[in-house]
Amino acid sequence: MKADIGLIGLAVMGQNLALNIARKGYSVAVYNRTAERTKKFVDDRVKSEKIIPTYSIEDFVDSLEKPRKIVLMVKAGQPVDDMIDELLPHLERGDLIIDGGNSHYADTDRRIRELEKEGILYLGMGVSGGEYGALHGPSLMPGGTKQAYQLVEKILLDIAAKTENGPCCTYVGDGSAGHFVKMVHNGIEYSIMQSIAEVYDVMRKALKLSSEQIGEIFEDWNRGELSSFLMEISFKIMNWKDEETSKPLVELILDKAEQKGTGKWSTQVALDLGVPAFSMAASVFARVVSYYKEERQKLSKRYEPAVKRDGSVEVEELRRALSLAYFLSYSQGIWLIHEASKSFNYGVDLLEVLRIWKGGCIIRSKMLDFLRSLLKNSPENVTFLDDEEARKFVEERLPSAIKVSNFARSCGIATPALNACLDYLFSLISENLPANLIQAQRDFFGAHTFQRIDRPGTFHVEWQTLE
Ligand code: NBP
Repeated sequence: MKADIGLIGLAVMGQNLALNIARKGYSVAVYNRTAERTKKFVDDRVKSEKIIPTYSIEDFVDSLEKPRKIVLMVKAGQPVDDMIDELLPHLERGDLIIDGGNSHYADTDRRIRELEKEGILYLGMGVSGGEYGALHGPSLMPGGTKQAYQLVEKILLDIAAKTENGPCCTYVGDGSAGHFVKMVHNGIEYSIMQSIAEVYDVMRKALKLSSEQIGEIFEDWNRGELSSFLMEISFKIMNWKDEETSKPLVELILDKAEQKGTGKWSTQVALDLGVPAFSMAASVFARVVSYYKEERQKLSKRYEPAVKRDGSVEVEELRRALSLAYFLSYSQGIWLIHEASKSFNYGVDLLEVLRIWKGGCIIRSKMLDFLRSLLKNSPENVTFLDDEEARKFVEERLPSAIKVSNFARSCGIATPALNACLDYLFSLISENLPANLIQAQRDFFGAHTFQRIDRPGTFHVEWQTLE
C-alpha cells in the first residue's frame, strides 16, 4: 500500500497538517530531517491515523503513490531549497511538490521555473491558522499551475476549514500567487494586531482599566461587528492568569515584539508596486521600535513631564476606531493583491480570496462578509471605499477614530497603526494633497519638472540663478 500523499517537516505545522490529512481518510507518509522528531510524533500523537513514518528520503519517496504529492512544511528559506535538492534525484516527471511554508514569493517563482525544467510540478501554498488551524482546518492559499492544483484539489478541499460559503481553499492563481496572497494576509494581520494592541494601550494607560476589564470589553466586542479570531484570542489572553503569580500573564510578558518577515515583505512589495500600505508599514515599525526596550526605558524618564492629557474617550469610541482600522487594513491588503495580480499576471479572484479568509485563518472576521458584498457590487472597488455603503460605514466611525487618535497623542501614547489608517483614508479622500509643493521643491533643486492644473504639458522654472 502506497501513501496518498507525503509530508516533510514535523514541527508544529507539519505534525498537525499530517494528522488533519490522515483524519480525512488519506494515508500520509511523513519524514523529518531529525529522526527523533518523527519517532516522537508517531509515539505521542499518532493513534489510528494512517501515518507512515519514514527515516530516509529514499524510503519516503518510495512509499508514495505516483504521481507523488509531497508537502513541505519546513522552515522558509534555504531549508526549502535543501529539501528540494535532496528530493529531486528521487522524483519523476509529473510528481508534485507543495511548499506550505511562508516562503517569499520571489523564491517560489524561482523554484517553479527551476523545477519546470525537470518536469516537476510545484505549488506555493499559503497555510493560515497556526497549529490549531493546521489540525482542525486551515485556510489554504495554493498557487501555481492549474494542473498542479488539480492533482491535490480534493485533498486540500477536504482538509480546509469550512464556512457557509464552502471550504476555505481555492486555486489562488498562477506562479507565486498563493504565497503572495498569504504574505499580504500576514501584512493585514500585522496591521490588525497592532491596532488591537494600541486600543489596549489606551485602555490600560489612559482609562486605567485592568486586564480583566479589557478582557470583558474585548469579549463583548467579539459578539458584534469586530467578531474575529484576533479579537477572540485577545480577550482570552486578557483573562489568562499566570500560574505562579496569579497575575494576568499579559502583564508579565516583555514588550518586545518579534517578527519573521512577512509584514516587512508585504511593506517592501507595497513600495515596489506603489500601493500606499500605510498601516502595514507602521505596524512593522511598531514591532521594530518595541525592540529598543533599554532606550525607551531611559528616554521615558526624561520625557514623562512633557505629556499633558486632554479629555478622555469612551469605550464605544475605541470600538469604532478599531472597527475602522480593521476595514482600512483589509483595504490596503486587497489593493496590494490587486496590483500584484496585474503586475505578475496572477489572475487572482479577490472575492475568492475574501471567501477563503472567512474560516481557519488568523484574519478571519465577520467584516469579510461586508467587504465581499462591497466588492460584489463593484469589482473595481479594490479599496472598498468607492461605495455608498462604505461611505456610511466610514462616516459612522471616523469621528471616533479621530478622537481616539487625538486623545492618545495628548496622553503620549503611540498609536502608529490607528494613525496610519487615518492618514491612508484622509490621503485617499483628499482631492488636493500638498504634492504640488513637493513637485515645486523637486523642480527647484533638481529641475525634475512638474505638470500644471491649468494647462497640459511639462514645465520647469529657473527658480534660482546659477552664476
Ligand atoms: P519551523 O518554521 O520552526 O521549521 C522547523 C522544521 O523545518 C523542522 O521540521 C525542521 O527539521 C525543518 N528544517 C529546518 Br529548521 N532546516 C531544514 C533543512 N535544512 N532541511 C530539512 N528540514 C529542515 O516550523 P513550523 O513553525 O511548523 O512552520 C513550518 C512552515 O510553516 C514555516 O515556513 C512557517 O513559516 C510556516 N507557517 C508557520 C505557522 C505557525 O503558526 N508556526 C503558520 C503558518 C505558516 P528538524 O526537526 O530536523 O530541525
